Amino acid sequence: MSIFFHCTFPNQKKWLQSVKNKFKQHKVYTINDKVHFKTIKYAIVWNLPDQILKKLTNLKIIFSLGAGVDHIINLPSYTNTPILRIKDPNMAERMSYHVHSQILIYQLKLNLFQKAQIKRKWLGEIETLLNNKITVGILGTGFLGTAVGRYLKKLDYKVIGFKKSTSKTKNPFPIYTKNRIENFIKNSDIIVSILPYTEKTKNFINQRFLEQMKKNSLLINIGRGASLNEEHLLKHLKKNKNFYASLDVFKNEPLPKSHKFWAHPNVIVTPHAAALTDIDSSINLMHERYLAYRKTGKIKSDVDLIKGY
Ligand code: OXD
Repeated sequence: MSIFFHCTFPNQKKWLQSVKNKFKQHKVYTINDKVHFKTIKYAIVWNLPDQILKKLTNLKIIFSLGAGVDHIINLPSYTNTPILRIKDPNMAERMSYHVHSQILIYQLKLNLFQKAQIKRKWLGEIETLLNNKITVGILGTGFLGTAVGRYLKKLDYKVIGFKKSTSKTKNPFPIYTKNRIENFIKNSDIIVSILPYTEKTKNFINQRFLEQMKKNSLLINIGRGASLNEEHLLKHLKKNKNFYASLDVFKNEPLPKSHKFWAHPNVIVTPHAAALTDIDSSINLMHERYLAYRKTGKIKSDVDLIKGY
């Protein structure tokens, strides 16, 4: 059985070695090998070029090396091969730490102290809110969004969530659906967006959305850059001096050097690093799902192609 591996992470060699170690009985090919594409049944990928996918005509499963799958389903040659994404508790835990760190910078006004330090200015104590006085709205309550919300709830934050469609799964915090987006926005002191990239989420956070947020507020985007209208956010920040944004994902990544976000005093930029894909746990999870498939011959894709994620 043959596997095709491709990823653009800086530590791609380490990934490749771990895949080879775990899938010992298999031949693992990369773009640098002479590959008989027709013999390949499994692909483990992040940012696979479309011209390669086009040649992989006998794939049974595509494993996404990330939580998102837009890097696969947006490829012109992708049709309907089942996709298994990473649903890794370690990734969810790291993402929760990231979100909490950004909330604390805002909540404890650490950014004001940092700015004052540059000017050697002693600000003294500043009044801050306790966790139970802050409502955090989670926009997009899939695997990661739910995990982040649950984590914050344990820390005594009030947590609410928004998702487009109703579902039977029980949520650990109140969920607003469909036409209750305005209530969701208005009731949130801080919004954490973990939206996937689909036709429907494109520029979902736009001028109208931002204007409904509280004036002194924080927007954290750890989902996809395309869900935020970046120009609208810049305009909003200009008008609202106490509005902050913490952005981990962008329309164009790496964020171009000339982008205004880099030097904006109310914006924190992190380089799509909110939740590291953990090599060992991710590969173990993939391997377990692969073994289950080999045993039963059945596979249920993690992606609903109608919803687009
Ligand atoms: C992603 C990831 O899908 O980092 O963005 O896993």
